[in-house]
Amino acid sequence: MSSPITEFRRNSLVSLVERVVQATPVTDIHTHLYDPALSGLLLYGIDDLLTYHYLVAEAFRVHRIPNDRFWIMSKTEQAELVWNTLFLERSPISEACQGVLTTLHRLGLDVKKRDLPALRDWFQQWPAEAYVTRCMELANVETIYMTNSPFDDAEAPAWQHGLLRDDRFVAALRIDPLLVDWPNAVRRVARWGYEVGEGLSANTVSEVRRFLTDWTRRIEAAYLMVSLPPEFTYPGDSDTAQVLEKCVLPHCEEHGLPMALMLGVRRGVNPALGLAGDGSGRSDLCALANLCSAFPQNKFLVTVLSRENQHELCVLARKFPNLHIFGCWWFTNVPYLIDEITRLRLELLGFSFTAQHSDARVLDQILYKWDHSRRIIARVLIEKYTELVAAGWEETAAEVERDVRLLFGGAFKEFCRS
Ligand code: RAT
Ligand code: ZN
Repeated sequence: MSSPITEFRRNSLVSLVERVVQATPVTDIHTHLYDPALSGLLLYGIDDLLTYHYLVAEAFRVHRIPNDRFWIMSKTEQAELVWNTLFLERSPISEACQGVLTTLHRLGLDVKKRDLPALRDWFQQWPAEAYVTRCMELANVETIYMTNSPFDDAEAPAWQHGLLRDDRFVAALRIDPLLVDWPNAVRRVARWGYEVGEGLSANTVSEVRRFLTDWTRRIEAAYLMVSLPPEFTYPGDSDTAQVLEKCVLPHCEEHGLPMALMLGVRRGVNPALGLAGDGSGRSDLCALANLCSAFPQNKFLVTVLSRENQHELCVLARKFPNLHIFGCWWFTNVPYLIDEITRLRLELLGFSFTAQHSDARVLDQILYKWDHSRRIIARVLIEKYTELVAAGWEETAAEVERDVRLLFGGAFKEFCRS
């Protein structure tokens, strides 16, 4: 029988866990941020914060501006529209709105003045490199994993010219077009000098692998990654299943790299909203089980977009050590679901998962994304450690530190090394 925990013991547990969760540096394993060496790509500042697509989607719900008129506005005008609609005409209650406030507050700005021009002025003073350091220190993030796509014309040429890299930023090779838009991707890959055709002949397979190898080496990718729709199945005759099986997974195995699968995104549900127009759906995780069992030498980093898939994903991770779960992705990155999902994962998997990634698209967002997640993760951990104490198990500070490190990137690194 468990005994009740004394108030003194509980208070010291609360302060220990809160302190450790704040003090433990994070490895942010999936973002859309860029090494400042990729100049011009790293977004930061108030206008980028306000035009984040999570907020644009919310603004369109209440502001009846035609979509095409919004998209031809300047970024400053778009930011003003979002600010007026979501911050001034109603209280900024949603997670994405609160995120802007937390970010500004953590930067020491006075949000209650509601003075957008003054906020804008403050951001002008920051050169990119110094601001990266400021934000990473404030958010206590030590490493940022990027999303790097050879199919992105804005970034690919820079990689080809060679870069003086910032070692706080790690590359991840994003290959969505190859897996979800094969006929178009193959034409582009052919234009870049690889002998590929639409049919997966032995020569095409080897040329796609040469393409992947070139990019893996060029950017020193830590893993490969793709987002897939709920309809994805494996095994199968689809281009996605075939290219994955014949080209991508053998490449990952040869280079000892994990494959990140982000499952359950429905692209372009409302294309007029641009990036804000994507939706989600429940995936058939039999496909994932089949992959984990058919490719035991491959490592899969997985996150799912649908709340309904979360439990099944945890059960699968108990079956397959080559499956590592990470983060509360996109529409699940809201306090209510982070709480539920973190609890579920701790209860089914202990510390063998990565609790969160930021998915930040704008540098300053790491402040709120990690601040909000840390708060919830601490709350859940306090509850769990309280149960251990009630069962007669006393945690030392070093043990709590070890556990939190695992959740904040340690388990991910062990998985990648395994
Ligand atoms: O979270 C997001 O910003 C989405 O738009 C996606 O980028 C998603 O995270 C992805 O990586 O596909
Ligand atoms: Zn993302």
